[in-house]
Amino acid sequence: MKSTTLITSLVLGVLPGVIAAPPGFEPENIVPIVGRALPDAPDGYTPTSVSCPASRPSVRSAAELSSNETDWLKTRREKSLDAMKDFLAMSRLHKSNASNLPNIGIAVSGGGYRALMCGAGAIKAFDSRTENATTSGHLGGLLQSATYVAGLSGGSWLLGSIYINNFTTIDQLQSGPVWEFENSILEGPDTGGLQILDSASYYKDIAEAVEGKKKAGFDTTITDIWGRALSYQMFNSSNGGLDYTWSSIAKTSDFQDGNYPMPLVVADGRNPGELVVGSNSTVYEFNPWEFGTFDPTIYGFVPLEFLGSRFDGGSLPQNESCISGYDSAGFVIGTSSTLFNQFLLQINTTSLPSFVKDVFTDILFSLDQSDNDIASYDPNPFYHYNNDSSPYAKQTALDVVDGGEDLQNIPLHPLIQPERHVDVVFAVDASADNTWSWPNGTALVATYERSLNSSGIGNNTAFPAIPDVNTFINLGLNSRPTFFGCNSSNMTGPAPIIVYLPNSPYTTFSNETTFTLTTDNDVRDDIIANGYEVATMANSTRDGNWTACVGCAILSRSFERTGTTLPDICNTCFSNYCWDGTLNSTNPSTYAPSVLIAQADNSAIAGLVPGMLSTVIAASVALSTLV
Ligand SMILES: *[C@@H]1O[C@H](CO)[C@@H](O)[C@H](O)[C@H]1NC(C)=O
Ligand SMILES: *[C@@H]1O[C@H](CO)[C@@H](O)[C@H](O)[C@H]1NC(C)=O
Ligand SMILES: *[C@@H]1O[C@H](CO)[C@@H](O)[C@H](O)[C@H]1NC(C)=O
Ligand SMILES: *[C@@H]1O[C@H](CO)[C@@H](O)[C@H](O)[C@H]1NC(C)=O
Ligand SMILES: *[C@@H]1O[C@H](CO)[C@@H](O)[C@H](O)[C@H]1NC(C)=O
Ligand SMILES: *[C@@H]1O[C@H](CO)[C@@H](O)[C@H](O)[C@H]1NC(C)=O
Ligand SMILES: *[C@@H]1O[C@H](CO)[C@@H](O)[C@H](O)[C@H]1NC(C)=O
Ligand SMILES: *[C@@H]1O[C@H](CO)[C@@H](O)[C@H](O)[C@H]1NC(C)=O
Ligand SMILES: *[C@@H]1O[C@H](CO)[C@@H](O)[C@H](O)[C@H]1NC(C)=O
Ligand SMILES: *[C@@H]1O[C@H](CO)[C@@H](O)[C@H](O)[C@H]1NC(C)=O
Ligand SMILES: *[C@@H]1O[C@H](CO)[C@@H](O)[C@H](O)[C@H]1NC(C)=O
Ligand SMILES: CC(=O)N[C@H]1CO[C@H](CO)[C@@H](O)[C@@H]1O
Repeated sequence: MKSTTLITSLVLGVLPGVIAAPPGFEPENIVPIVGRALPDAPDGYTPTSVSCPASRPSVRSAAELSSNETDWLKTRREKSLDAMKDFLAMSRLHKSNASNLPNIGIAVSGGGYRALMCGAGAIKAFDSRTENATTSGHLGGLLQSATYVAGLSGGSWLLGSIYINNFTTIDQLQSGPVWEFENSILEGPDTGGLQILDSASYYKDIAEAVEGKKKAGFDTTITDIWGRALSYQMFNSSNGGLDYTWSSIAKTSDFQDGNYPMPLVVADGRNPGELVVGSNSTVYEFNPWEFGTFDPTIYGFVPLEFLGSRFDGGSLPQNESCISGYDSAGFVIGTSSTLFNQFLLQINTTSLPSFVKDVFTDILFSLDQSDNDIASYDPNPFYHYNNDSSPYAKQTALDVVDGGEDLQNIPLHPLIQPERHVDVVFAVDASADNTWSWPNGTALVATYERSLNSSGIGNNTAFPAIPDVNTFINLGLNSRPTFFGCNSSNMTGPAPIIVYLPNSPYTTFSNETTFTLTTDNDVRDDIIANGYEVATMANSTRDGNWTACVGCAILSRSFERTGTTLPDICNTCFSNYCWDGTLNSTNPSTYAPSVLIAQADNSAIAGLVPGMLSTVIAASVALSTLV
């Protein structure tokens, strides 16, 4: 058989380089965090009028991807090709095949600091720059092969930490000074000085920034304060990245050169006149160029850099100026995580001196209390846009809330849009669904159910069938990786395979509660390490075929497109990991897993062999189908 020869030659010849890091990404080249996105806000946190570009900004229809994204994708595909070749040992694939390559998405759920840390562990595992991540049984290089990385709420804090800090590594974020979660966000960064003074000036700086926006005539809510506070923890501990905008990511040369995947932050829209965010709420995305939604309720995108300008009917009237600096990076991740701005109301539980509490209480209560739990996007960029069909067309302001409030706590929405042609999504789920803050599949169920409303909010966007949450627990689909949508004939349209990676305890209890305000650095590092184990199935010691199975998931749609018979190893993988439609909907007892691998005792996993050989076999067979 043709593939047998190929396997033999790969096993003999390419073995050491199976998933090697792309050039320039050697761990020893890691430098301290110096670079960031760009401090391009015209006046700090205050949105300010700037001169308009020659072609005035406008809202565009969501029927296609933006030309910015389409152009960038060409560059990114060339770049990710090398990484993917390494990842899949596709040494014979030629650059001309770039358009046939699979499109990989990564999605990181919400769930506060827990979600940030669990997600960080997965990203660390996927990153070829992480020490030892490209050795046998690991998954380093998946991040370098990916096209998109999406995050919401706590997951968006992770994205912000990585992207605003110049696509830094998780190792660097851990080694400081950025991720210092033992300092409560209520008290501000520990700058080594007198803590009383520090907290006071922390609040003073935050208050001044938000006051500036308000004085310039823009509506402000607690989310503005929340976003500013978050920035000190995620971006820069000295001035909290005051001048950094989300749109500046698109202006950095590394991003323009396609050196890393495109970040997508998800938030929800509260429907006009409704206080509850239901399953038919609008799902927004912030990508590096735009803010908007594919949902039929708006079906449009506005240039992110000019958010805050008074668009009307999709264009900016001649008498209106171009506003810039509204898309503060902190405001973007604060918007995605409005559920947590209630943290701020807990100021009285801290040991801060009372004058600090008083000052801060004044600031909080000077804001509109009825809008405590939202981010106000006023002016609404979609005012009078799609007048006939949009329930938001008459709203002068948009109420935007936490991306997980519609229960779709994994940011899949941007990744399942048919225009994006994503083949596989690695869905990292650290939702706190049950009593002990473990996930039970609720997030996937929500996205599936929304997709069934195909003539309404679902807008004919297909999604793999997902069982009920009891089945998740009874069949153990939430305690190990599970693939959904393996068989695309079981779907109403094109959709990616979902590789579900639920948070579970491998080496530590990674189920810190969602509203935990502080985490010691050693606990933080343990939870991140646990996330690494979840993604790699304990470096393939739990299943020696795991890296091969990841390869099979990545290439599955390509196999289908080319009408290729599945290689044997993929059949094994799919029978082990694909949900086959079986249900067991009886009420389960409470899911309360124990730690799988005791720290000092690896006997639970001893005896299993890491999957180098099978990875190579899978990759080579896959390769033979694409060349
Ligand atoms: C961002 O990181 C890249 C890759 O490590 C580096 O080449 C570049 O100089 C950095 N940018 C800045 C502004 O520091
Ligand atoms: C996005 O594309 C538009 C239209 O081609 C262009 O005017 C704009 O400058 C691009 N944005 C960025 C940040 O490159
Ligand atoms: C990487 O692997 C080497 C050799 O096995 C080991 O000495 C080192 O501690 C590992 N580093 C990490 C961060 O795991
Ligand atoms: C969302 O659903 C609720 C109840 O199911 C309904 O009352 C409301 O009108 C819907 N909103 C939109 C914008 O479709
Ligand atoms: C904190 O406590 C003081 C005194 O009881 C009270 O006036 C203030 O409203 C409280 N602040 C908040 C944010 O609840
Ligand atoms: C699953 O999670 C949801 C919340 O996300 C919860 O309401 C439900 O009780 C949970 N069910 C089980 C069986 O864990
Ligand atoms: C379904 O799940 C229940 C509860 O976990 C279990 O007791 C029962 O044996 C399962 N039924 C089947 C047919 O596997
Ligand atoms: C796909 O399979 C599931 C499970 O058997 C079933 O519930 C669902 O209706 C099927 N969907 C389609 C579109 O065939
Ligand atoms: C997996 O690899 C990571 C990073 O190299 C290491 O820290 C961890 O101890 C390994 N886990 C197991 C179960 O071998
Ligand atoms: C790994 O794959 C091989 C080849 O298909 C198979 O024989 C073996 O049983 C698989 N191992 C596991 C743990 O599934
Ligand atoms: C974590 O989950 C375990 C059961 O799996 C439970 O015993 C423990 O109390 C949970 N921890 C937290 C902080 O909820
Ligand atoms: C595939 C599909 O049905 N797309 C629709 C999504 O919603 C917009 C706005 O209503 C329609 O124009 C598309 O046809």
